[in-house]
Amino acid sequence: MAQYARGSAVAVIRLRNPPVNALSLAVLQALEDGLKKADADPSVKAVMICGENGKFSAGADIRGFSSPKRHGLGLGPIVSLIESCQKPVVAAIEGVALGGGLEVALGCHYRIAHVKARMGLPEVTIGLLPGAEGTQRLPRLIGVPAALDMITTGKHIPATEALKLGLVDEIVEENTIEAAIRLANKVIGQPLGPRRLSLKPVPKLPNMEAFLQEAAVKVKKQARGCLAPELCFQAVRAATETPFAQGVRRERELFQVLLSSGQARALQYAFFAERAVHRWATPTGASWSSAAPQPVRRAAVIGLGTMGRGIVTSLVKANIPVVALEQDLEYLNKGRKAVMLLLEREAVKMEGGAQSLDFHNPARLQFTVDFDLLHDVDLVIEAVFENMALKKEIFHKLSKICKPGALLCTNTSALNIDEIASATSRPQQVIGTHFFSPAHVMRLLEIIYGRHTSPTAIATAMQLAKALKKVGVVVGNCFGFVGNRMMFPYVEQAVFLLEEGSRPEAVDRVVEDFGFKIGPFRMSDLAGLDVGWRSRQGQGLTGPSLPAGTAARQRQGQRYSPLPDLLCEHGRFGQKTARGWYRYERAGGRTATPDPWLHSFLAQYRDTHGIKTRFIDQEEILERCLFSLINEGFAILAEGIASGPEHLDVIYVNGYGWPKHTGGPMFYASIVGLPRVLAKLQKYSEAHPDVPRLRPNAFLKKLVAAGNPPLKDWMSYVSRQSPKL
Ligand code: HSC
Ligand code: NAD
Repeated sequence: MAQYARGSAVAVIRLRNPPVNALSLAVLQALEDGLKKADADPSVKAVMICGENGKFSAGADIRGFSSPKRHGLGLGPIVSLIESCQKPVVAAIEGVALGGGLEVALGCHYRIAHVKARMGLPEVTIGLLPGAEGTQRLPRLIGVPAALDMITTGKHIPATEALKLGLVDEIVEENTIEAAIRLANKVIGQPLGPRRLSLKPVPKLPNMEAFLQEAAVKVKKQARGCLAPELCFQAVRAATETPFAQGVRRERELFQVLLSSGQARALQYAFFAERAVHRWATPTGASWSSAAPQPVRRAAVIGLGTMGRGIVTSLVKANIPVVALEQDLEYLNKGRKAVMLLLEREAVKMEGGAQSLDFHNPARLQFTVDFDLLHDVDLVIEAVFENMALKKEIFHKLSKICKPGALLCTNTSALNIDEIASATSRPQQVIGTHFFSPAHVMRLLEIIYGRHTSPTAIATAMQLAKALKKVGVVVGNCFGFVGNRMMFPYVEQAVFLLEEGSRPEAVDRVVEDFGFKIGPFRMSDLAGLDVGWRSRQGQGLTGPSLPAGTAARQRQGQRYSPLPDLLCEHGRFGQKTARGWYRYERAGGRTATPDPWLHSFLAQYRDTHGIKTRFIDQEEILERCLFSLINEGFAILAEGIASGPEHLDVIYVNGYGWPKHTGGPMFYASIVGLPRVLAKLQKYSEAHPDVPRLRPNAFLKKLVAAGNPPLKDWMSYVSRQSPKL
């Protein structure tokens, strides 16, 4: 609710709804009552609106959008009511003023913010637009380019930037409430007309139309199929073309379109899913509520290759001192240069620059080849080659050198955590921390507990994710864990589609049109085809250890495609060699061009193996790639490897470029409808009986038989005895 108090001539309205003062129905009602009371009281000369507990407000209550009452919808008129108040109203912004919270502040006649406050209109990130007149007031206050940027990206800006933009009138370092009351007293009696944003014209640009056209193209490109940014753009455009009241009507219409769209539901699901995974639990009963993390005051990273350098950068950015270790001086120097380059680039992006990172200080970042320097670190992250023998050798060494409580983490992509832990004398402190490339950019941290991993170790890894500003997702131990395990069938289908008649660019286009940042073949070229090749050699699927006489397209009675192996044998490793599934302008180049060589290679391959080429339509491409991945997801849930579908969705959205506006693979399956997913898998499985990963998973079948329950109830159908844990 909102609390009304009157001290001197200034009435105080305090928004109160912990933890973030979301504008629920009750808060809105109390705000309206408070305003009316203040207006009616002749002894009140000004009003100050602030939030409880050092936070102004995080906006409308997001849960309310899916409730039948749809609270929040009454916010626009309340913002108008604030603005039309005959007494000056001052917003005292502490902590956050987001979404509807900032719209309330825009209705106020004056805004004063604490220097550490953040402001933004993040509605676009939950599939909506600022629907309480924010798309009409903000451009009038800070101009169209800045407003469009804030509204279409949803970014939060610090108070210092808000001051520069003119979004706030003043920033203070001390008590914001007192400063706001002082300001309110000062402006009593001053004319309010010039302070009412709805009465101001939108500042003109010499080339408004050209600017808007260019912006429209940019927004559409960045949106990749997501509706909200484009509708946000249209609402701001209305502000430039029509009077305020008409712009507000347009904003409401567009808001309703978004509110009833499936994308808003999916994005709001994704918002809460990301928060739900913080509350981790394991099948043995360990959980976030009872486990406490250990402090990480100093960390070490072993191996400064592709992953290690990003991990070091992430740690330094989080202000955690790091010891960075390599196998010899040559690799160390190479790694050091790469890390320094990354850190310099990051420092440029940060407020305070290089000084704030302090990475030239050896007490904060030390490079070495000497394992003994790891004796006093609190946590080690191993990121050496993906080789079990090497990892075990390193973990054995670590368990001898590191202090007793130190957490020993591995960045392996797929290897068995228990086997790695078996090389140590302290398996309870061994855990997988699977970063994604580039590690200083990607938000996901997959955290894998082994049979002996302690709850403290899990809690510490989760705490680390938070410190690194990443989203940690706790999962169980199996080959490929959750993310890569679900990726295997997807990539496998993509390659099978090539065998049957498709082309890399056709498959990629379908998947990218669906909203993925990058299709499976461009992704594979980016990551390097040699990585998977080495892994398949290790598994005896290809290479010298393959028994003579093995059929080219079969392994253990199942369909296998040697296509990726053949490309590697031709030295086509992807971007790094300028040739892979595509060709590139040079080694390391980024521009993928369809390659006639590959097309004729595929034709020859099909001839050699007597495969009849057929036309494969977009629906089949999409369904085989996505439904096989989803099918694996059901297997993971049934085995208890992840504690809920939200975990899989958060992993895919944050680590694999799955389009957030579809919620993630499991949410998407729930929207498509499990009976349809099952029917399609059955159809494809019958057409390809030698592909086990197309065979519908028993858990999926069970859910369909149970009447297609909503996603939130799926886990209640998992059999209690979990064979893997
Ligand atoms: C909006 O404002 C629409 C308006 O334009 C009005 C439209 C009117 C339409 C009229 C049309 C005719 N609601 O993130 P944390 C919960 S849309 C409900 O862990 P942090 C959150 O779920 C809104 N709950 O903390 C969590 O609880 P859980 C636009 C909200 O410190 C708890 O609070 N605003 C909530 O890392 C703590 O959150 C946004 O999109 C909300 N608005 O970050 C802001 N906000 O653990 C979204 C938070 O039980 N919020 N919760 O799940 C954020 O970005 C972050 O939560 C903060 C805090 C930065 C606020
Ligand atoms: P990389 O080949 O780029 O780097 C590995 C580094 O480890 C090399 O610099 C090497 O010199 C160093 N190293 C090897 N033996 C060492 C030793 N005994 N002591 C110290 N350093 C040693 O490999 P990468 O791509 O960074 O992968 C590292 C790990 O991360 C692997 O387990 C991999 O599976 C995993 N991973 C990779 C990616 C990716 O996209 N590359 C993503 C997630 C996880």
